[in-house]
Amino acid sequence: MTAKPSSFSTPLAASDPEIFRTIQDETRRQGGQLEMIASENFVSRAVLETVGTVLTNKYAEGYPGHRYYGGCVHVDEAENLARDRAKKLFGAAHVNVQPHSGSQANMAVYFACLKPGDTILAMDLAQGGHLTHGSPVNFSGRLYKVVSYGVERGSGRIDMDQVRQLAHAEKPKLIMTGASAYPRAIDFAAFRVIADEIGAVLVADIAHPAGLVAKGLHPSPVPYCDFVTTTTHKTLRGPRGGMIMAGEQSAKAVDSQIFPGIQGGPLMHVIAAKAVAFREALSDDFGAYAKQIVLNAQALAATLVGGGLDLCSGGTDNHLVLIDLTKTGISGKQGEHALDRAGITVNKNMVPYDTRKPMETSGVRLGTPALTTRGMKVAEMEAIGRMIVRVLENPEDAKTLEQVRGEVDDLCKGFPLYTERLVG
Ligand code: DSN
Repeated sequence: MTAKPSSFSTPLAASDPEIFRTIQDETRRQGGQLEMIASENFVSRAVLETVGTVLTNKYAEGYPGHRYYGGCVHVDEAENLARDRAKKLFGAAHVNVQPHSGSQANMAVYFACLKPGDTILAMDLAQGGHLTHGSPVNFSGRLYKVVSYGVERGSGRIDMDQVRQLAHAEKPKLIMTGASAYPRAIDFAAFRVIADEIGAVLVADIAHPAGLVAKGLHPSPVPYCDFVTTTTHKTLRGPRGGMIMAGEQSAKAVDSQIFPGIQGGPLMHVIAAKAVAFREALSDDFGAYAKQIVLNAQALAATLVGGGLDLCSGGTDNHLVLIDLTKTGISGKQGEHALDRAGITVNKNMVPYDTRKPMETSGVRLGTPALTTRGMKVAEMEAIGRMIVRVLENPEDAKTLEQVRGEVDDLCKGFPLYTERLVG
């Protein structure tokens, strides 16, 4: 395959034109469409720069001051900065910034608290939970006995009566809170009361709302939970990775489960980039950003409802909305495909009590973190909401999709993304 000549040269362009071109194409794709996958975001140039540094060369098994390799003085500084900033951001006593992902953060917490065969109580993936909260196809569902809670049919809110009833009936050793497709705030204090009634460990996975939690726009689980896990790349807008927060008394258990328990060498370039992102998140600017994410999601939700669409739970408290397409007759897969053709990137998603399979689904999940990073506000959300309604009303109509694609192009031009060189 021959790469097109590029307008500038870089070491990568010279040595691997195919990958260079792929990165250029992906940069254009990200800027040329409306990114509405609720778990995605656009990191700062400073975070990108840090990920692409010589820190990737360093092995540093262990923790700052206690490494299994020499030459760790500078990566120790980076990891200490990441840990201290994260503690300040969330008010956590202990933080482990080494998990490569949210899944590994959850795995380490389970391994610190449970033996295979123990019972966990967590939100059903099909009702908004996450794979690592006990799905039978995931390690969590294979290693542990899983009891799942969900949302009430009418309100679409977590059914706390069901949580209490299951907790007392099944006596799980660990209760997991948190979700990947739940548009409402989670009441961690109420979960704590139930966990205490049965003596269970309480864990919150805040991968989705972490950036909102950091700025007080979603309740914090830190005062109520024994462990808090998160990813760093969603609303928190850092590099791809995970993190665990815990009380001092659990520090050793968590740290030893990450290394040597389930991981070897930490990704020091990513940990340094987490530090950069946490510094950004500590700023007042990030507070304004987080507030705008929520305002934007609410404006989007109101426009979609005004356009006749059903939303799970009727609206949103956070960064995401979940459209229930059941009454439209189209599937989530068809909705995702039509929106994609129109330049709006979303993901099909199960809705609670869905009758379709996971590869079809009856829902579409949308989020505002990435578009808010681009600088879009309520007026743009209302315009985008109206575009989404038109597309979902006419998913097979090429003319409608083409018209919306043109409007998306115009909107994107007004909110440029990564216009500077990203490689070289
Ligand atoms: N894949 C993430 C999401 O989209 O929510 C969760 O791991």
